[in-house]
Amino acid sequence: MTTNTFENDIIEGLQLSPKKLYSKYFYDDRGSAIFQQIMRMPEYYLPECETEILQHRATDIIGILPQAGYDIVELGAGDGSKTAFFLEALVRKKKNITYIPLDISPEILAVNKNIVQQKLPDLCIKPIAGDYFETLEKITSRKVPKIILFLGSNIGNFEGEKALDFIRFVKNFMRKGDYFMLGVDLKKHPRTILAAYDDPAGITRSFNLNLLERINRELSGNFDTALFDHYASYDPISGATKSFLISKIQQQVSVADQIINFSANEAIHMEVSQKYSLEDLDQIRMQAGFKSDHHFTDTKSYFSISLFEL
Ligand code: AVJ
Repeated sequence: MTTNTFENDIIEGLQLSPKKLYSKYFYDDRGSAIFQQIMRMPEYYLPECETEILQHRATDIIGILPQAGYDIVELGAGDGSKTAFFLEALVRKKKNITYIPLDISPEILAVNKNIVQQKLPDLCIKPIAGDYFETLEKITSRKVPKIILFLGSNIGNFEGEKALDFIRFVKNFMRKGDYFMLGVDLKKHPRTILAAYDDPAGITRSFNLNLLERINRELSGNFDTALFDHYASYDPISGATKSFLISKIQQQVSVADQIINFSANEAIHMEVSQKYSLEDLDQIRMQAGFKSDHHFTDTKSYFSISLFEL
């Protein structure tokens, strides 16, 4: 089923004008490994800033939470290593918590449980594997107030109105007094942002080209990655950071028995990594129908952990 959806999305996207591939398909095993390298790049400031906030502002964040206990539900939890800083502070402040990491991958959830359990042996952890819809459905029966975490600037991958749609979708699974806690990359000097998405070592380039290689591997494609350039752009007004692959020459590629034509310099739109100002976030919070928000930023004001209270 997954393969089918993958094939359909890829073929459909390559037949669009302009051509488009979905960044959610970046993360096969190789793509996930390249993303780990991205997170260690000096230019990719996001993880360091977010960790700084989760480590050093956790007490301030917890200070705004009125209840004695919460379910901490994490969307796309991954390995949980950054979240552990926040969980540790919650435990230290004697909040009565259950950590519920949600992820599509049961393997990563096993890693997550190990890492978090190691650091916090007494914490109750209830991982749930599945897509957002099925996993969020499962937590609605729990009566404890909750904080839903969506970290790592993953919200940035939603294009335009889709970010607001997603926040409204998550809100459907929340009750009054619950919090949505987002890790968001902020608007800043355009060159700082561009450097994070166009590193001189070419790691981001490989990250994008890996999707073409994945198509070759899984859909018997014949992309020649040497014939594509990586190009990143940032619009300081809208905050949209976009990644493209540019066909260097006029060429034909075949994917799953379909012929795809490229003209010279034709672009494939690969990814959006939206950047927000705190004002943009207030606007979204209001449009989504949340009562109030709190923003916690790092010392450089590059990144925000924003809490929306329902
Ligand atoms: C995982 C979506 C937060 O957009 O910054 C990193 C992915 N793309 N470098 C981001 C990514 C290129 C990343 N997110």
